[in-house]
Amino acid sequence: MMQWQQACNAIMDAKGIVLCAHRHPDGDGIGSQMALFHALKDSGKCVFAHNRDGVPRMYRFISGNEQVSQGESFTPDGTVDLIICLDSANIERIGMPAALFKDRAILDIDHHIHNTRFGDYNLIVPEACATGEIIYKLIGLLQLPLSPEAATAVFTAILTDTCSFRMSTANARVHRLTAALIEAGADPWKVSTEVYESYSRSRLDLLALCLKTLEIRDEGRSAWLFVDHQMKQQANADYEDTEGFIEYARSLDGVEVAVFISPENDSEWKVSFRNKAVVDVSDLAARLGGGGHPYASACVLVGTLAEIRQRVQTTVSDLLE
Ligand SMILES: [Mn+2]
Repeated sequence: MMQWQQACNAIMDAKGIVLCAHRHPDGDGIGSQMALFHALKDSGKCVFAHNRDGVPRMYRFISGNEQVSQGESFTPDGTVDLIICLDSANIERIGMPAALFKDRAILDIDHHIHNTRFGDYNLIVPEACATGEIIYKLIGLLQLPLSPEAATAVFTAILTDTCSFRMSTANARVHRLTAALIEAGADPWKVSTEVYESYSRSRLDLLALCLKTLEIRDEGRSAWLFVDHQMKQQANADYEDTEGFIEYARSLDGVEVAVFISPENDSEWKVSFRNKAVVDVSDLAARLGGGGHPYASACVLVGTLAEIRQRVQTTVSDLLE
């Protein structure tokens, strides 16, 4: 309970707060950020939101997202004395220069089990299904208002981080919490439509190309998909358009590890992992210099696609043995 009290005190004592989610923010990053943003703003706190990368198109329905500033450098208002980092296992994942954190306290709020506790205060709850779940409880403890906008943002965080309530993390406690969010004004149908049924034609064109790369290895226990620069160009697609592709690999019967490789930028590749059953893919990603959850993780590697596929294959086969 100590860490909850410290987090509450840090927030209550702060004169000005900046909320930061991790690089390439997902639904949990943006949802947690916007929920806390609304709750603090509605209670009269001086609060800003800033991310290294922009809000993905699929999360731009979340009210207030246009107030998130973006970029490599950020000089906040002089009153800001607390930076809250959300859903980020280490400070590097935030992607902001050290100058932002200088002479300001850091509150690290996260549910990654391998979080490095990089904050002056750390609120780390590995059993939470999403950072959004921690934010919901924090809003309650601080007795901050939970507007329909904030409830919608928490709902989005939980929906996306539980893979639409399909993961084992979506337990009875989470479903009860979700009911409370719906009562507070979150609209599940609207959120699902925005997140999962508002894709671009480019994304489907890219998916068609990606599915042709499917390979089943390790005697049916691993499934592999990739996207390369040329495929992205052909489909006129961008970074965001690969969201969710890995689920097609995981969906195969008998597959225990799904692997998806896509360009991170001109020289680096992002390798994503998902599990089914018992394999811990956070361990897999950690062996390759990355991290994440036991059920979803990733790393970034440099090299040719062929080299990376070989290197990752060795690691996957090792783990499955
Ligand atoms: Mn998360």
